[in-house]
Amino acid sequence: MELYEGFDGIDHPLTKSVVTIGNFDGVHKGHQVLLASAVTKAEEIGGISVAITFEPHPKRVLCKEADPPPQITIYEQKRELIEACGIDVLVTVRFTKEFAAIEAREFVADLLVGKLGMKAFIVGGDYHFGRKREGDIDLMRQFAEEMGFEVFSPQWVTVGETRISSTRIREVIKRGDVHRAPEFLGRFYQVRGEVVAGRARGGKLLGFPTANIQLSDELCPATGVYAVSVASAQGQFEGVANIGYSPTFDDHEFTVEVHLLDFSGDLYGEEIKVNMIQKLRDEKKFSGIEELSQQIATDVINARKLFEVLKR
Ligand code: RBF
Ligand code: MG
Repeated sequence: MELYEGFDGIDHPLTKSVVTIGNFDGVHKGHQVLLASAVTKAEEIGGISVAITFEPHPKRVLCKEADPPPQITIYEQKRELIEACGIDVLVTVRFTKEFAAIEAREFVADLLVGKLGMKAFIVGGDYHFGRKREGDIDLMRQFAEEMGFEVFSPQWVTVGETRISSTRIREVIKRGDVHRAPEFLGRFYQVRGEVVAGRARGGKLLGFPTANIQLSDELCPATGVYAVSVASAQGQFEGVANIGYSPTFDDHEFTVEVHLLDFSGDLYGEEIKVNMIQKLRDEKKFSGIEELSQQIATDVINARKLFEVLKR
């Protein structure tokens, strides 16, 4: 996949492109349909598939005070997932005031048709574009006729009655219902981060050493104990994670920690990817170390049972 930072980063005009555009946070099943449609259409016309995405989230750039929604996928993961869909070119646009001020017609004529050589546009039903969101699908269809490209709007993906959306996925994750994420994402929900020094309490005191993760700027699931699978440079491991404040102790520090099963090495300084499989229980305040470590032993047994079931 070729990568361009903004339209200014495109030094030579592209030709015969099939374009899809969106924030694509989560690269969920709805996004995947748009991306796959672009890839298929590009193959049909012997052209290239182009995804345009915004990074950081437009709300982060435009209204710095407001609480922007936490990201389901950090940029790095979003890029990987878009590439995995088979997209040829990714244009990452920083949504500045200047960008937001571009008129709908100018955006389509100069950038999409002019710079990308757009022959087809693939879009979700509620898409708006251009200054003050003045453009919608109808206007895009008008431009299409005038400027000579096609517009396709694939059926949006639903789970039961629910239309898949990044907002809906955030709710599910925030509640800790990570086992439901695959319905929306087509994969487990993942958080990433560097393994940092912890309180050196897990191994010595409890008998369950943990890797403490410094989360990147992304959505963290509800506090609790989870079955997880971890990808690291040292390989793939199963594990049990604790997200929360370790209320058995007095420091009340928020941590995300993972105890890896059948692993005795050390991951300090490495970036690890933690796939959240299922919440096992809420975090609890125990009477002491003995009771807590007994419970963690039970968590490990329960997680192992779950991994066995998943492998069948
Ligand atoms: N700490 C708690 O105070 N209450 C818990 O319920 C709890 N559950 C945990 C479950 C697992 C699987 C793991 C790995 C840790 C858990 N912890 C819990 C955190 C534990 O206190 C922490 O790992 C050590 O204090 C080391 O920082
Ligand atoms: Mg994430």
